[in-house]
Amino acid sequence: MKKTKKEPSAEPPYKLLDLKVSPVKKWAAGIPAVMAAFSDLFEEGVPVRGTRALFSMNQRGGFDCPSCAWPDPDDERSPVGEYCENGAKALADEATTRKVTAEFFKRNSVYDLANLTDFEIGRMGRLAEPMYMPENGTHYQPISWDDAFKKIADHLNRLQSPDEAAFYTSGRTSNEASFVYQLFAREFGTNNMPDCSNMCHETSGTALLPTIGIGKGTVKLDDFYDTDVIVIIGHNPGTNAPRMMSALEKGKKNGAKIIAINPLPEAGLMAFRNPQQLNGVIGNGVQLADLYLPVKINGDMALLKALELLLLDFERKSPGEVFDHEFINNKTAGYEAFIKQFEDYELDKLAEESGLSAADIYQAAQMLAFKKRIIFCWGMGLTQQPNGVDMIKEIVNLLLLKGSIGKPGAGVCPVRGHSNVQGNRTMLINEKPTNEQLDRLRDYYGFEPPREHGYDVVRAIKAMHADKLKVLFCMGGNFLSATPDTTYTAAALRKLHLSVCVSTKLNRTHLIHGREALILPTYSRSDLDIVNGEAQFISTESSMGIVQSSKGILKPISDDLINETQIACRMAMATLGSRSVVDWQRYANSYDAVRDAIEKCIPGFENYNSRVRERNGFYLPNAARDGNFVTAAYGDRAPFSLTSVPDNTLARDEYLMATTRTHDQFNTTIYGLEDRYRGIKNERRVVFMNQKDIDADGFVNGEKVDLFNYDDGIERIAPLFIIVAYPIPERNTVTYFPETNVLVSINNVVGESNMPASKYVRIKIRKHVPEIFEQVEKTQQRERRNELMPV
Ligand SMILES: Nc1nc2c(c(=O)[nH]1)N[C@H]1C(S)=C(S)[C@@H](COP(=O)(O)OP(=O)(O)OC[C@H]3O[C@@H](n4cnc5c(=O)[nH]c(N)nc54)[C@H](O)[C@@H]3O)O[C@H]1N2
Ligand SMILES: Nc1nc2c(c(=O)[nH]1)N[C@H]1C(S)=C(S)[C@@H](COP(=O)(O)OP(=O)(O)OC[C@H]3O[C@@H](n4cnc5c(=O)[nH]c(N)nc54)[C@H](O)[C@@H]3O)O[C@H]1N2
Ligand SMILES: [Mo]
Repeated sequence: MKKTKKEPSAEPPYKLLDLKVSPVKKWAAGIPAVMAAFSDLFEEGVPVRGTRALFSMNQRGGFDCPSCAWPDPDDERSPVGEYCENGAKALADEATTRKVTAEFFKRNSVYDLANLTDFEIGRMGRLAEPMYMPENGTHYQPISWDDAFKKIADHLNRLQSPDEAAFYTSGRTSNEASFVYQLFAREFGTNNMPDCSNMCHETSGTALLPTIGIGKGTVKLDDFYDTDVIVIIGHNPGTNAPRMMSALEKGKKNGAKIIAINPLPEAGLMAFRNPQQLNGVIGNGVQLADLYLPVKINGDMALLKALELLLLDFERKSPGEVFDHEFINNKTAGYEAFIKQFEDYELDKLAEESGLSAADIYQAAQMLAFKKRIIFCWGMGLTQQPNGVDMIKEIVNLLLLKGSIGKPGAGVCPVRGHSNVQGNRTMLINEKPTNEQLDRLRDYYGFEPPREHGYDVVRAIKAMHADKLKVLFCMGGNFLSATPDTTYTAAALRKLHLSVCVSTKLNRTHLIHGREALILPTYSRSDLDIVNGEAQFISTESSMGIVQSSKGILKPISDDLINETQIACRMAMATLGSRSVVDWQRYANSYDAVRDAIEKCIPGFENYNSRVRERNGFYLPNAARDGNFVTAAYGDRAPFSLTSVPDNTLARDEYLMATTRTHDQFNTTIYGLEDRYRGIKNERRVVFMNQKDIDADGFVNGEKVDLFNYDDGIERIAPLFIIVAYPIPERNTVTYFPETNVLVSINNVVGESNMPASKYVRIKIRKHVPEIFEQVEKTQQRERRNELMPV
């Protein structure tokens, strides 16, 4: 009998740990956050190295925190440290001195490594040398950098078309590395540049560009300090942008009111004890939300329409006091048609669909009615919904009624995720570049870039499955675990001829690879980056469009690491050779040279090299921020958009599931096993349910269950979860990502932006049975045999 090779598991092991549940916290940060920050540095064995770095993080002349994209204050910086607990964890994760060496890979096959949890995989340490997986291999083996680039070049040059390769980016890559990376992809001949934005804020850009003329936020930090109302919808700042809470605190102190809209009463929305101030350390801290609205999953559109309906009512009673007619007349288009739709809406019905009481919505409308300085912040709770683009357009509608975009203290604030995800896009990491952008590259370099749009993340996975993609190159990230439909995606990745990951830490994408695979280790943000004997700095763009320099200070753990810019340049030289018209060697040698090129090819970067050296960096131009809405279809006007309220009827045994982050993870990197604010310890395989549903469906709190999804007529199974009774709307559930990505169909996407709708998954919940594992195994085998191709 032919012995088949055992395939490594694409998912973390289905084993339970030791769940401890405590009450949901009512405030975020404070002393526990400070303790947690330092304890991670100690656990990684780097108290001195780590603490030194911590004090350089987000300081002038220091390095940009690798965690989220929240900007640094323009004015004073805290001498105690301009970082947060989760920034410290991100730092500890990369500052570790543990190493993953050739010896490590010799001892551990990919099959062995796949049996570890993601938490365990992450703790193995920093990748220390380039590694290669030969065809039919089980163990990675060392390879020289030259041979690695040759291997990549051979594969790329063998392709029938450049479009058989795709170049993925995760959002930590610097502006400089991003620019040369996309330049290579385009000179090579493809726009296949899927990136993490395709799973993150693509929805925001898709909604904002046609409505306000720019796919980015319009507010600055100062706007938070002097405003009337801040609405936080579908975002969890306490965990995912903790430094945002200092801005909220300052805004509150100056009189702002906060409305929080979220199915979960997240601690970071409720109250904040600022660990950098005495009253935060010993006092009660600051109450944040003045009004908390526990909306149902995807009930936000009904809520927004209900708010607009009430505002219209107030306006009719006090003409001119609620809406800004001068703004509407001079700056917008489509007001009449927009207003007309409200004849068809009724408050009670909308309230019911949102899951909120009409009285609560009325209170929110009153808070907004006579104010003009309003900021709307949002995150994945909206962008990962099937109608996310429409919901963000609806936020724009509401703000346009009030003239609340493009003036101080008002505007839109999509809270970006990765620390340089916004910069990546500005640097043309984009599968849908505009002709104007490509013309600039052509005019400067003299080659003709491809014009056809490339694959985004979801399309790239489908293309791999259909054998249309043969090479996947990943500049950072963890493609397998971040993407949806894990079994399907794993089968797709295994079909590749070559998969390449430029990484700092080991992750599951290294284990589920193409026929051949490469792991290329690189520097992280805090590492000292020495080129030609001189310490270099890179630059990044924050969520608010500020471009700043970042200079690492830690001695790299290995001499065998190469920075991402050099990796892109050397790949280009090896692949294109004399075909290229670009002086790659020059870019490999000098970030200044790359910045000079960026200045020539991307508007807004005039005098890049001198301005990036200024104290606070510089703001990129943002016409919408200045009140100018230059939209493609409406000239200098921002159009009102017509949207509809979705029908979220569920079958009797169906639930809606949103996948979220815990407090102890950065995307697919699991720092620890505590979701402190939500009171969950030592377990990730949990499903939050309303106690009424638990009772009604004959479950008990703490019971083991299996989760199922049936989109496209295919059974997807996430086995072995524990029910946790939680304050969450009925028929709604929350689980942690990436454990439940296996339930998200590749076809469950957001309209227009084509992002996975990971916060809107229809699931069924059944009591756990031991036989489920065999069933899972069978599904995985069928998937590998291509019998379960969703169309
Ligand atoms: N420490 C840490 N920081 C991070 C990250 C991390 O993993 N760890 N990730 C980074 C990245 S890449 C990103 S994109 C951001 C993500 O930051 P967030 O946008 O905060 O992402 P999530 O934690 O996925 O979920 C956000 C919130 O959406 C709510 N939600 C779910 N469904 C709905 C809904 O239908 N309506 C409403 N109104 N709310 C809903 C959830 O309850 C949750 O509170 O954070 C960045 N910062
Ligand atoms: N179900 C579900 N799925 C989701 C989400 C969700 O809310 N629910 N969120 C989505 C979102 S918002 C995002 S942004 C994506 C994230 O998707 P990705 O960006 O692909 O994933 P990360 O987990 O951030 O990537 C972690 C890996 O990046 C590497 N890395 C870290 N720092 C560096 C660096 O400086 N350079 C290089 N080259 N590599 C580095 C490390 O090896 C680490 O293992 O996931 C998405 N997936
Ligand atoms: Mo993200």
